[in-house]
Order: sequence, then structure tokens, then C-alpha cells
Amino acid sequence: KVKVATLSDIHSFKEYQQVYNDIAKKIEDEDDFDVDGSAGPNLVRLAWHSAGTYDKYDKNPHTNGGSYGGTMRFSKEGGDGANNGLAKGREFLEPLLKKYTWLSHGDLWTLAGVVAIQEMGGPKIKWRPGRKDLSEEYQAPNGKLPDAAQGPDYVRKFFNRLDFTDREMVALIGAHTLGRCHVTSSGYDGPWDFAPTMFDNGFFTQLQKGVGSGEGQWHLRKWDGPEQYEDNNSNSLMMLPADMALVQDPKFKKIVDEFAASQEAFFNEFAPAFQKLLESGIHFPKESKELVFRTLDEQS
Ligand code: CCH
Repeated sequence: KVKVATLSDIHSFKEYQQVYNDIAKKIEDEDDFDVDGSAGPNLVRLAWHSAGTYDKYDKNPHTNGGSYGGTMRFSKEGGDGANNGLAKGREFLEPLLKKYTWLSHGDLWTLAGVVAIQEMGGPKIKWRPGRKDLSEEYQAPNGKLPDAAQGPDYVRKFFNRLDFTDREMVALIGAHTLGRCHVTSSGYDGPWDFAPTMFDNGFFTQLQKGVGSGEGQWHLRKWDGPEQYEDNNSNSLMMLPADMALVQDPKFKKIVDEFAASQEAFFNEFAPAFQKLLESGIHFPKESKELVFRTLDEQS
């Protein structure tokens, strides 16, 4: 096996909590990273795109993706159109690699996603270290990240490739409560809810209303950009076609309604699914400890 995690007792929990704290403080200090301020949303997307290339049907460790090898640092994977905008997050984290020379890119990027979610009010995410940098030959092929223009069948098939259930995939896409689309990165434009630096169930409460002419509902935006939805109330929020897929499919819609009604149900599904995402394609020895970090608030 190639993608085997090294055991976490080489570096102590305290050391990883220190890295956590450094990332969290840097997010807090550099509050002009993006339109909404925080680097957090970009870092969550970086963590997800580092892992989301995984293909469970591909048995070749050179091409089957996942977060282990930190291969987005190379130009082919880094230059995949789906990763536009993420160089900024990688550069933001670069000083941490200088300070903690023993840290791999894969561990840093996945840990930064965990930091961002927890610091923005999301659930605790169990995290395990042990990823190692791999060479260029381990870059996943381009085109392994999802196409936002697609509907329910595509979304289900895409996330099945990563081994996720309906509930897990709906929960994961709930991360769109964070951040926004940037015309310069994806061609799409705007945030999904009114609190893009707060991890809550806001994505689902907005999405739930569906397409129509009613209060808070969604219509296709009239513009020169790619097809996307805009809300009737403020005309300032957005949904991707692949987001809208979650209310078009009746099985997905039931889950959206559940998460819109209960943030707790959303968090309970999201946390283990996000851990699973970050560990896709990696073998963790059974002695590997799951680390749960304290937020800066909890330590003050
Ligand atoms: Fe996403 N996402 N995502 N997404 N995403 C975008 C931005 C973020 C899709 C498309 C897009 C997940 C699933 C999907 C985040 C987290 C997750 C953008 C705009 C597109 C397009 C990029 C830009 O312009 O900057 C599609 C399609 C899917 C699945 O079908 C999952 C899963 C996660 C995490 C668990 C976050 C966070 C952002 C905001 C980034 C930022 O910079 O604000």
C-alpha cells in the first residue's frame, strides 16, 4: 500500500493544537483576505478540493487522488480550472510549512479546513495526521472535481465515486453556507446566504424554498454569465444548478428539509462526512488517534 498514514504519536496532540492555533490566529489577523473578510471559506474549499479528487473505482495509487500526497502544489493539478482561486489559500498557509518543517502539505491543507469550520462556528471535526508529500506522478487527472452546471443524477453519481450516501452528500454541500462564488475563479457570482463567514444551516434554509415566484424563492438570473439562480427577495444570493439539484430530487429534498429544520441534524451528519472526505483513499493504521482540537475561544 502506498497511501498509508504514519502514526500520530510522532508528534504530540499539543504540537498539532499549536499548528491549529497558528492557523486560527492567522485567519483572525488577516481579515482582508476576501470580499467577506475571512480566509476561512477558501481554506475549507482547499481542503475539500485536495481530497475530492479521490476515485474509489481507480485502484492505481498514482491516479486515484485524495488528500494524502498534497499534489495540488504541482502545476497540473493546481492548474485544473476547478482549482482556480485556491493558490491564494495555499500561499496563505505557506509560512506554516516554513515554521513546522515536519508538516506535510496534505496534513496542513486538511487541518486548515478543520480549523476554518470550527472557528466559524461549525461542528468539531475529528482529524488524523500522517499524510506524506508525494511526487508529481501522483497528481490526480484533471476533471475529477464536480461540474456545477449539472443536476441530481450527476451529483449522486459524483459523490458515489467518493463513497458517500445521499445524506452525506447533501450534508457536505451544506458547506456552501460559507463563502461565495467569484466571477474570476469559476465564472459564477455571489454568496449562498447572508452570513458567509458563519458555519450554520443557512444554505438549507435558503435552498429549501425552491424555484418559483414566491417570497424567498429562486429564479434564473438574467445575465451574461453561466446559468445560476438568484433569490426573489434581495437578488443578491445565488444557487448553482448543482445546488438546486438538491431540491429537484425528492430523496435529496427530504434531507434538505430536515437540515433546514435542525442545525443539529446537519452538524451530526456533516462532521463525520467531512472527516471521511479528508481521509478518502488513505489507509490509517488502527492505532491512529483521532484528534479533536479546541477552538481559540475555548482556550481563552
Ligand atoms: Fe463548493 N463551490 N461545490 N463545496 N465550495 C464553490 C465554492 C465553495 C461545487 C461548486 C462550487 C462542495 C461541493 C460543491 C465550498 C465547499 C464545498 C464554487 C465557487 C463553486 C462553483 C468557486 C469560486 O468561484 O470561488 C459543486 C458543483 C459541488 C458539488 O456538487 C463541498 C462538498 C464543499 C465542502 C465540504 C466552499 C467553502 C466554497 C466557497 C469558497 C470561497 O472562496 O468563498
